[in-house]
Amino acid sequence: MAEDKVYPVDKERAAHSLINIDDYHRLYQQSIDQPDIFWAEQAEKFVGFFEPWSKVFDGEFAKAQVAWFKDAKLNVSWNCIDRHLPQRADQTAIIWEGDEPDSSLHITYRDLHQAVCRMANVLKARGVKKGDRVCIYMPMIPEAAYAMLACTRIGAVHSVVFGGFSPDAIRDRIQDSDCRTVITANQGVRGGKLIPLKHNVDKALEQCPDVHSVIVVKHTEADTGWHAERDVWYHEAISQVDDQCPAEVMDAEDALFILYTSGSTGKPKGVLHSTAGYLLQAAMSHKYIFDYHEGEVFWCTADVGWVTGHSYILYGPLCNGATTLMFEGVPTYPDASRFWQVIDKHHVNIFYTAPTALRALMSLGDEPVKSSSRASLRLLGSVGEPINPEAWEWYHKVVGEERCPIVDTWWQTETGSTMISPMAGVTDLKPGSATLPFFGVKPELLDAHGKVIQGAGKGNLVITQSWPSQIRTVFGDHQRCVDTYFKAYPGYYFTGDSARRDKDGYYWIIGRVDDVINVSGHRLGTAELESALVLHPKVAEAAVVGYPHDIKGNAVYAYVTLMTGIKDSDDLKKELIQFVADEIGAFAKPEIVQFAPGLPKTRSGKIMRRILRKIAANEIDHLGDTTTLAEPSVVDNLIEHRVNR
Ligand code: 6R9
Repeated sequence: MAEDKVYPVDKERAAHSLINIDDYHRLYQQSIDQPDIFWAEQAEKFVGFFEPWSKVFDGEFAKAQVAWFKDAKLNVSWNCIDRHLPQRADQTAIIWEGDEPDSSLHITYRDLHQAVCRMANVLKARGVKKGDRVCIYMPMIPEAAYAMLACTRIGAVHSVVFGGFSPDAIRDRIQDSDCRTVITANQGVRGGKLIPLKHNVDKALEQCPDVHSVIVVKHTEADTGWHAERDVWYHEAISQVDDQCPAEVMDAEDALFILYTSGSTGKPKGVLHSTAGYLLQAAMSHKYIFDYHEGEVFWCTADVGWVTGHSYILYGPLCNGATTLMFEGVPTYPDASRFWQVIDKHHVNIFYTAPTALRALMSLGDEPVKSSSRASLRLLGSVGEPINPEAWEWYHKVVGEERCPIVDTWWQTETGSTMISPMAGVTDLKPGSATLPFFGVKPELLDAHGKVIQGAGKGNLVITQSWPSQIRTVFGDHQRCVDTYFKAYPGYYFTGDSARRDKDGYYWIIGRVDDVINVSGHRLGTAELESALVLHPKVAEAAVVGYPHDIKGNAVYAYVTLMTGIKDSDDLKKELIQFVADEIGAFAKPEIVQFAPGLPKTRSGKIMRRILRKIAANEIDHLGDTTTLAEPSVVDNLIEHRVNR
């Protein structure tokens, strides 16, 4: 059994860790039993406040009404930059590694201060005020970090939209949170390919008449469409403003950012995080989980368009005065040794990536890894989806040469920061297990009747008490926040994941139990994919499920019923796949489309996804009860025409 395999903490390393396992247990217990005392101490350690709080925690968890560090005043960009200037103005804050291996930059905390102040002044000059929402649709370039920090500096709420999203997806997100300002670049570059970001924004804005300003970074030499009354070049705008901009005094509970994420129903939700609690927990988890030591280079390979990029490229590391690496490219360009070359080039000490990248690289053999030294590496991390024990072992043996612990960090956009994870040099590891809860996090497993499972067992993963970086609301729809996360099991936050707990209390995340598919660590809602497919004029109905995929973890299998009289063909399959890419983004493309004359439905008309999942996974011997189907024969047809992979 995988769970019997234990990699104990290296004794020598443990001696240099920030804390040891006894400290962990003691502090953990305090964090659960006396959260006010625990979090007050941590807040004083990790965050600078302009004014103190009147109360550490206030509110009602079950109603998703929580406030942390009530009445305290602070500013996130001040914490991430200004606070460090007396000691580390000349220290590198951000190492930027471009798509091409010969392009990189070192940005010091002093440089960062200037760049963020200028960007903040540009926003102000365009009329952006505290509380206004700003959409950021950027490649992985330093200006993306400047833009995010500039928003926090003036109290504007950023909504970063991943650069892989389509114009329609951008439009929906801009409209939902009523952004009037967009920050983008003319083009992005990834793996040698150009991405027409400004062009996508222009298309999106055809249906967003309220957007008055688009700030455009000139990242490549390419021309772009231009709307003189609306668009400004970033390089021109910053030359006209001052490089000093006071940090706005923000309340602990003021909105910090919105980040859209897919759920089981309807349109993506704008997850809203607030200021103090989010910053504290991002910084604190970065320090403890990665055992971050002064002067180390930390590299999180996520995109800033996802929550991992927010918390562990930007806010956690910078709040701790760390050196954080930002990479524009992809793991396989110019070749499959790129990650490891970058580690050598910049002497990376801590490397944090996703299982899907590891599996893809693992399939290319050990040679590209072994062509690098990786001598600087001290610690490895994993995030985004369950890491299978094979990938874990490869990461440990080949990449880390058995000397680097791996922290498998489980968390979500909604949780803001890591919830279940080993701490490097503290926790004994088991390949494939996210191990133990972080400070202040009290998970439980619930059975099918909603009863708490004691000891070892398997069930739906819930969290039982508030933590500082928890989601505050779904932008513009608090009821949706309550319904999505706090309704299934009253009194608990429901994660949407199921998990197993072993005899040692270690957690093993199994995966989503709702209609969310985790493809290469990206969350896709089946509802979103189905709505995209049925927009196509030839599609009558669509049902989408996930199935296990060697590299992506899960992939999308779409069953499509065509309009009467439309003939199916391979070309039409390709057209539908491209259609989804245009509607949502290329990362959402179905791997498989199967034309289905009918879909399995109950007599009340509900699609039985359970059956579709089994067919997609080729588990046709275990279809379960099909007697409630309105037309059992449709299943035979689906099995007969199943697409073999
Ligand atoms: C941080 C992030 C959240 C979903 C989550 C779960 C899956 C994330 C994981 C993991 C197993 C891990 N997930 N980390 N599953 N082990 N270490 O990825 O946020 O994009 O919101 O996705 O990802 O299913 O519910 P987000």
